[in-house]
Amino acid sequence: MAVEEQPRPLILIVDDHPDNVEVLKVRLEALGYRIVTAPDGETALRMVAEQPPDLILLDVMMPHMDGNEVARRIKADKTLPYIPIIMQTALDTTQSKVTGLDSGADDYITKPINYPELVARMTAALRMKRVQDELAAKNVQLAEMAITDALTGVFNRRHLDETLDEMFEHSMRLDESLALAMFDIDHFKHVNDTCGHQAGDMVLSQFAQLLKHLARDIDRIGRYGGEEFMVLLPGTVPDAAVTFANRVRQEVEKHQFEYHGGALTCSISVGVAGYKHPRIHTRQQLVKAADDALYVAKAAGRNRVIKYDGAEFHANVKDVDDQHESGTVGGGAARSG
Ligand code: GH3
Ligand code: MG
Ligand code: MG
Repeated sequence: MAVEEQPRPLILIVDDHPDNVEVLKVRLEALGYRIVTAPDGETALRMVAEQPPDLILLDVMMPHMDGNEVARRIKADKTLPYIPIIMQTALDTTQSKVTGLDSGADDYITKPINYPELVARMTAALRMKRVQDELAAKNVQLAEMAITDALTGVFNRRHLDETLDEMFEHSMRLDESLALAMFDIDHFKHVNDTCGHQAGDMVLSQFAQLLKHLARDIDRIGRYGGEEFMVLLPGTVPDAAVTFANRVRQEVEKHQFEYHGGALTCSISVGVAGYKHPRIHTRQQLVKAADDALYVAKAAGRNRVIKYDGAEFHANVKDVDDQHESGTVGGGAARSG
């Protein structure tokens, strides 16, 4: 296997005897390691927090804070990556080794130091460190994937629901506004039918990019279903959310959605609802209200934004209040094509 250009491992030597430190430093630097040193436990902890090294060579016998305590604190700190610790002990007794390992040390070496042995142990520890780092990176990646919609890169439905749950709770507790906008691409089936499913996929991901670009940092964007997207706007009153939705609608209208083999245009319809509203007490009711408004936007001719319970909403739906009280307006018909 080709040798990759990896940065040389950073080793922290912690020892209260300057002579010991100097000898170790010179020997290890000659082997290609980068070395930093600390004369006591407190300094070591501070340095580890500032820049976590790849490995620590830790003296056990030090005044104030001994090596065991330093190891315990480093291993207890969950914000730190995995850092292998090799204890250096002058006490070649079973008990001191056991204490060191119990404190969280990964290995130990007895003084006077046998350098070939030390290097072998360091190599093994650094190999373990690389494996642990790879696992940690993989875990971050998996956690990311678990909340992301693969096609568009925005939140998936499950994470959107969880986020809405938290935001709704928060808004109720602090008596703050929360707006929800439900976006649906108009006649999207037609895009698939005439330009192909792949073109449809590209429209979806480009639309998600547009939303990301136009939303604020604190807004949360997710794919709610096939060609339906939801944006959560904390601290926003419905009219401001309508303004935002109209800006998106206008951008979409003039956007050339590129796909393999051409470009196409399309439009969107949007339903907007907001907490606080006299008939919205749960997050489900908030979603339902935005969905009802979206349904009205579709029925009224598409390519428009409708606010739940607003003038245009009522102008386009008869007896909406009666029906809503029995919970039947819309009924998800907006998605039935
Ligand atoms: P309307 O204006 O009433 O919203 O009409 P529409 O055609 O957009 O709505 P309808 O619900 O009838 O069709 C939605 C289409 O979206 C049907 C489905 O095949 C398509 N779709 C859902 N998910 C995906 C996807 O991930 N990729 C692609 N390319 N199409 C999808
Ligand atoms: Mg649609
Ligand atoms: Mg739809």
